[in-house]
Amino acid sequence: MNSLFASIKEKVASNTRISDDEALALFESPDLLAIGELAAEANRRKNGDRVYFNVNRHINYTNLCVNRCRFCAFSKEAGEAGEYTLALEQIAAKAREAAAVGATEIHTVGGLHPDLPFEFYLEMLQTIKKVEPKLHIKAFTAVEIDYFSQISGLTVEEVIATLGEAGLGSLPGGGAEILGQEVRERICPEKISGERWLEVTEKVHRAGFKSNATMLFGHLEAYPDRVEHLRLLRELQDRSGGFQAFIPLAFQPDNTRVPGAKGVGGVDALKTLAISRLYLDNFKHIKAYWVMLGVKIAQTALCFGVNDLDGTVVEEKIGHDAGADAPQAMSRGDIQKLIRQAGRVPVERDTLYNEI
Ligand code: V47
Ligand code: SF4
Repeated sequence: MNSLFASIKEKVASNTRISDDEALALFESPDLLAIGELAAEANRRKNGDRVYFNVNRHINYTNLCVNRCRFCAFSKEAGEAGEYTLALEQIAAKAREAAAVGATEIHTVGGLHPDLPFEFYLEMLQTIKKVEPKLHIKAFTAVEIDYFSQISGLTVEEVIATLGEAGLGSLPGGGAEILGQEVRERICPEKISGERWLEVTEKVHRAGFKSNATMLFGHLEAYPDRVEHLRLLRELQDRSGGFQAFIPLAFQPDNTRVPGAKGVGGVDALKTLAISRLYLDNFKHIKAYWVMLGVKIAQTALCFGVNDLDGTVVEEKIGHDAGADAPQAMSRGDIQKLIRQAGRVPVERDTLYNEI
């Protein structure tokens, strides 16, 4: 065993942090199986054989967006063919469908709408809660929180508190993309900076809400950009402790405007998930999002440090508009089977990781 792997093996055994240089060396190593073995051991120590999943439903409430990130095939401009915004009654109908099949979470996804007032988003939360008060609503990223503050004239703290009163349960991890500013300006020049994403997320955590963190990988970024991204998240988690799960999102290139990007192969996807497990020692959950990874890679990831799968999903647009070939939905039974086939124990959870 070479000295890099021997040193990291010792660190995993003694719960010691790996360094940025070690993370970079792992990204540069071709030895996927050795990386996976270390990540699997790190995960076993934290989570044993158990793999969490949840029964959820996405509601994509609008695809209109003033940001128009270059990697996003979902967003549209006002007046463009295919633009839509759901009415509150349509949102209520989708929430009713979810409640009827025993979903515990509604995950809303949407663009930064040019005209809707802040009150619309409060009414959307209230509408879902009225359908079924027990549904946990995971909605709005730091990007939306910053936007709501701009359109409402409220401070970020006031926005978070007002959303909480209207029924917000926690926040998804989107909008992080690559936090380093140089890449960020090339892939999403209109989006809030990485620094602002971290600042708003820290306020969210200080207000008592949990959130996730994502990393969009496989476009223009290089390995050092991924390591910097992981470092910024690990540092914030040290300060706030508010992140639940880290979710690497494999870039889907179709219909996007990122020059030269080819998308993500299985080797890179597994390596990235495994290194995330090894580097992010202060994150309990590393989540495989099968929509972007594909079902078989998501399953294989369970042997590469992953302990969490999202979810039944039901209605997915961001990945599929960009060419994802995974199914739109998986049933509870599909997910349980997938986990058991990997030799692991499926555990249904709610959004806050209470077992069901
Ligand atoms: O921020 C956009 C990504 C994110 C593409 O927290 C793309 O549980 C791949 O954050 N290829 C939104 N990805 C989705 C998201 C998410 C998904 C599932 C679970 C959770 C969670 C969060 O989707 C965006 C962006 O990074 N995205 N376009 C694309 N072409
Ligand atoms: Fe808008 Fe989000 Fe798409 Fe960027 S990723 S264009 S912010 S919907």
